[in-house]
Amino acid sequence: MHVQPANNDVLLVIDVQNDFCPGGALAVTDGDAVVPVINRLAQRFDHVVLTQDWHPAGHSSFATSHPGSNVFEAIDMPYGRQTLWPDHCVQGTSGASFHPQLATDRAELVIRKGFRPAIDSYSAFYENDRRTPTGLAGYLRERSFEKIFLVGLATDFCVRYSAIDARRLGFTTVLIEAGCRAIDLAGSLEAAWAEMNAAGVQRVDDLC
Ligand code: VGL
Ligand code: ZN
Repeated sequence: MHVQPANNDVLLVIDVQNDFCPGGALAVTDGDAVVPVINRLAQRFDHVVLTQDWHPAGHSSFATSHPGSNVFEAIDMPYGRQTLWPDHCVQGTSGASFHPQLATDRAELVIRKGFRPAIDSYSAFYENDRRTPTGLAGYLRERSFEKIFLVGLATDFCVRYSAIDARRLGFTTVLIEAGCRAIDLAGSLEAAWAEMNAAGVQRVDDLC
């Protein structure tokens, strides 16, 4: 499929941070491979928005905050099931910084998420209760953007939840696979594709 971004399309870059890259606390296999791809893609867009996973120390999504629990285990939280993660993307740490080679200068907005101690936020739009907004939908609507291209980390968590919410909010949503990498925890990638397909998320290999 040949896709050309129009001048009111947005490239939404999810969580390209050191902790999700090789050597990081929650490293995604090959996570840093998205950096040159995203830098190339970003040149094609008039509008680029970045998200940054941004947790306070001791965040409730960290296994270390739940004695007796293990990393990658799911527990019940007041808002639903929550996977427990290694401590990652702690506010102000180098792990929370964008990958040093990611071209960030042209970003018009950086939206931070996951800063409330008691709730995680995978999606760029809503926290994991699926109700508490980050403000991104209002921003995009006020600027009359209707179509979003998604890239970043990880395909099966933050990219997936962002894509589903984007569709729920009525945005045309295109995931660019070359700019994404997955964690793939217990079938999460297969589930992500099924859910995104059902929600009408379009999927392309790359932009030509
Ligand atoms: C993410 C797990 C925990 C992601 C963020 O960016 O996909 N995954 N926090
Ligand atoms: Zn996180």
